[in-house]
Amino acid sequence: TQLCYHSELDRLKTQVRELEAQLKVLQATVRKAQKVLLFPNGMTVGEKIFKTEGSEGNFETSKAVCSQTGGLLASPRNSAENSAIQQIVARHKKMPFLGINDIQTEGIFKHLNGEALGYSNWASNEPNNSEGKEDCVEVHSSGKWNDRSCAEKRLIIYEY
Ligand code: 293
Ligand code: CA
Repeated sequence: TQLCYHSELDRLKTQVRELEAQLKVLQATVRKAQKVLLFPNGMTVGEKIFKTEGSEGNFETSKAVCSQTGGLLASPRNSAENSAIQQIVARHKKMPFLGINDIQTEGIFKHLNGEALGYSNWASNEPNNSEGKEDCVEVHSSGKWNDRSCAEKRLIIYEY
Protein backbone atom coordinates (compact mmCIF):
# COMPACT_ATOMS: atom_id res chain seq x y z
CA THR A 1 0.00 0.00 0.00
CA GLN A 2 0.90 3.69 -0.23
CA LEU A 3 1.40 3.83 3.55
CA CYS A 4 3.73 0.82 3.55
CA TYR A 5 5.98 2.19 0.80
CA HIS A 6 6.10 5.54 2.59
CA SER A 7 7.30 4.09 5.90
CA GLU A 8 9.82 1.86 4.12
CA LEU A 9 11.19 4.92 2.33
CA ASP A 10 11.45 6.80 5.62
CA ARG A 11 13.35 3.91 7.19
CA LEU A 12 15.79 3.88 4.26
CA LYS A 13 16.27 7.65 4.43
CA THR A 14 17.05 7.44 8.14
CA GLN A 15 19.49 4.59 7.47
CA VAL A 16 21.29 6.58 4.76
CA ARG A 17 21.64 9.57 7.12
CA GLU A 18 23.06 7.29 9.82
CA LEU A 19 25.52 5.73 7.38
CA GLU A 20 26.62 9.18 6.20
CA ALA A 21 27.30 10.21 9.78
CA GLN A 22 29.21 6.99 10.49
CA LEU A 23 31.24 7.47 7.28
CA LYS A 24 32.27 10.97 8.42
CA VAL A 25 33.48 9.57 11.75
CA LEU A 26 35.36 6.77 9.97
CA GLN A 27 37.02 9.21 7.54
CA ALA A 28 38.17 11.42 10.41
CA THR A 29 39.50 8.36 12.27
CA VAL A 30 41.45 7.16 9.20
CA ARG A 31 42.88 10.63 8.54
CA LYS A 32 44.02 10.91 12.17
CA ALA A 33 45.54 7.41 12.21
CA GLN A 34 47.37 8.10 8.93
CA LYS A 35 48.79 11.34 10.29
CA VAL A 36 50.05 9.64 13.47
CA LEU A 37 51.44 6.55 11.72
CA LEU A 38 53.15 8.48 8.93
CA PHE A 39 54.96 10.92 11.23
CA PRO A 40 57.84 11.67 10.76
CA ASN A 41 58.62 9.58 7.68
CA GLY A 42 55.61 10.07 5.47
CA MET A 43 52.96 12.43 4.11
CA THR A 44 49.60 12.08 2.43
CA VAL A 45 48.56 14.29 -0.48
CA GLY A 46 44.98 13.59 -1.46
CA GLU A 47 44.83 9.85 -2.05
CA LYS A 48 48.58 9.45 -2.44
CA ILE A 49 51.05 8.46 0.29
CA PHE A 50 54.78 9.33 0.18
CA LYS A 51 57.02 7.55 2.68
CA THR A 52 60.70 6.88 3.40
CA GLU A 53 62.54 4.50 5.71
CA GLY A 54 65.67 6.65 5.51
CA SER A 55 67.60 4.14 3.43
CA GLU A 56 69.46 5.01 0.24
CA GLY A 57 70.14 3.39 -3.10
CA ASN A 58 71.06 4.11 -6.69
CA PHE A 59 68.18 4.47 -9.17
CA GLU A 60 67.83 0.75 -10.00
CA THR A 61 68.03 -0.28 -6.33
CA SER A 62 65.58 2.44 -5.27
CA LYS A 63 63.11 1.34 -7.96
CA ALA A 64 63.42 -2.33 -6.96
CA VAL A 65 63.06 -1.68 -3.21
CA CYS A 66 59.89 0.35 -3.82
CA SER A 67 58.35 -2.37 -6.01
CA GLN A 68 59.18 -5.02 -3.41
CA THR A 69 56.95 -3.20 -0.91
CA GLY A 70 54.11 -2.89 -3.42
CA GLY A 71 54.86 0.76 -4.10
CA LEU A 72 56.67 2.86 -6.66
CA LEU A 73 59.53 5.33 -6.56
CA ALA A 74 57.97 8.71 -5.73
CA SER A 75 56.86 10.54 -8.86
CA PRO A 76 55.09 13.88 -8.26
CA ARG A 77 52.25 14.74 -10.66
CA ASN A 78 51.69 18.29 -9.33
CA SER A 79 53.14 20.98 -7.03
CA ALA A 80 51.30 19.70 -3.93
CA GLU A 81 52.91 16.29 -4.37
CA ASN A 82 56.29 17.89 -5.04
CA SER A 83 55.96 19.96 -1.83
CA ALA A 84 55.26 16.80 0.17
CA ILE A 85 58.45 15.23 -1.22
CA GLN A 86 60.31 18.47 -0.47
CA GLN A 87 59.21 18.28 3.19
CA ILE A 88 60.52 14.70 3.45
CA VAL A 89 63.82 15.88 1.88
CA ALA A 90 64.04 18.69 4.44
CA ARG A 91 63.35 16.36 7.38
CA HIS A 92 65.90 13.77 6.29
CA LYS A 93 68.44 16.20 4.84
CA LYS A 94 68.94 13.81 1.93
CA MET A 95 67.92 14.12 -1.70
CA PRO A 96 65.86 11.40 -3.39
CA PHE A 97 65.62 10.18 -6.96
CA LEU A 98 62.19 10.51 -8.54
CA GLY A 99 60.50 7.80 -10.60
CA ILE A 100 61.36 9.89 -13.65
CA ASN A 101 64.21 9.42 -16.17
CA ASP A 102 65.30 9.89 -19.78
CA ILE A 103 67.09 6.54 -20.10
CA GLN A 104 65.05 5.51 -23.15
CA THR A 105 65.43 8.74 -25.14
CA GLU A 106 67.95 11.41 -24.14
CA GLY A 107 66.17 14.67 -23.32
CA ILE A 108 62.68 13.13 -23.05
CA PHE A 109 61.95 12.60 -19.36
CA LYS A 110 59.10 10.20 -18.51
CA HIS A 111 57.47 8.60 -15.48
CA LEU A 112 58.24 4.89 -14.79
CA ASN A 113 54.96 3.86 -16.47
CA GLY A 114 56.00 5.65 -19.66
CA GLU A 115 53.69 8.61 -18.99
CA ALA A 116 54.95 11.95 -20.34
CA LEU A 117 55.76 14.66 -17.76
CA GLY A 118 52.66 16.79 -17.20
CA TYR A 119 54.32 18.60 -14.30
CA SER A 120 58.01 19.41 -13.79
CA ASN A 121 60.01 21.63 -11.44
CA TRP A 122 63.48 21.87 -12.97
CA ALA A 123 66.08 24.15 -11.39
CA SER A 124 67.24 26.87 -13.77
CA ASN A 125 69.50 25.54 -16.54
CA GLU A 126 68.42 21.96 -15.78
CA PRO A 127 68.22 19.32 -17.12
CA ASN A 128 71.74 19.77 -18.56
CA ASN A 129 72.86 16.12 -18.95
CA SER A 130 76.21 17.14 -17.43
CA GLU A 131 79.09 15.10 -18.86
CA GLY A 132 76.51 13.30 -20.97
CA LYS A 133 75.57 10.91 -18.18
CA GLU A 134 72.57 12.31 -16.30
CA ASP A 135 69.36 10.33 -16.91
CA CYS A 136 67.84 10.41 -13.40
CA VAL A 137 66.24 13.21 -11.37
CA GLU A 138 67.16 14.32 -7.85
CA VAL A 139 65.17 16.78 -5.74
CA HIS A 140 66.99 19.57 -3.91
CA SER A 141 65.85 20.97 -0.53
CA SER A 142 64.35 23.86 -2.56
CA GLY A 143 62.05 21.31 -4.20
CA LYS A 144 63.77 22.02 -7.53
CA TRP A 145 64.83 19.16 -9.79
CA ASN A 146 68.27 18.39 -11.24
CA ASP A 147 69.14 15.60 -13.63
CA ARG A 148 71.88 13.44 -12.15
CA SER A 149 73.70 10.17 -12.84
CA CYS A 150 71.48 7.19 -11.96
CA ALA A 151 74.53 5.57 -10.33
CA GLU A 152 74.48 8.07 -7.42
CA LYS A 153 72.92 6.92 -4.15
CA ARG A 154 69.88 8.83 -3.01
CA LEU A 155 67.17 8.70 -0.30
CA ILE A 156 64.48 6.18 -1.23
CA ILE A 157 60.99 7.74 -1.11
CA TYR A 158 58.10 5.39 -1.86
CA GLU A 159 54.68 6.31 -3.15
CA TYR A 160 51.50 4.29 -2.70
C1 293 B 1 77.31 21.55 -14.05
C2 293 B 1 76.94 23.00 -13.93
C3 293 B 1 76.35 23.27 -12.56
C4 293 B 1 75.20 22.32 -12.30
C5 293 B 1 75.64 20.88 -12.45
C6 293 B 1 74.50 19.91 -12.28
C7 293 B 1 74.98 18.50 -12.26
O1 293 B 1 78.37 21.22 -13.21
O2 293 B 1 75.87 24.60 -12.50
O3 293 B 1 74.73 22.54 -10.99
O4 293 B 1 76.19 20.71 -13.74
O5 293 B 1 73.56 20.09 -13.31
O6 293 B 1 73.90 17.61 -12.27
CA1 CA C 1 72.18 18.20 -14.04
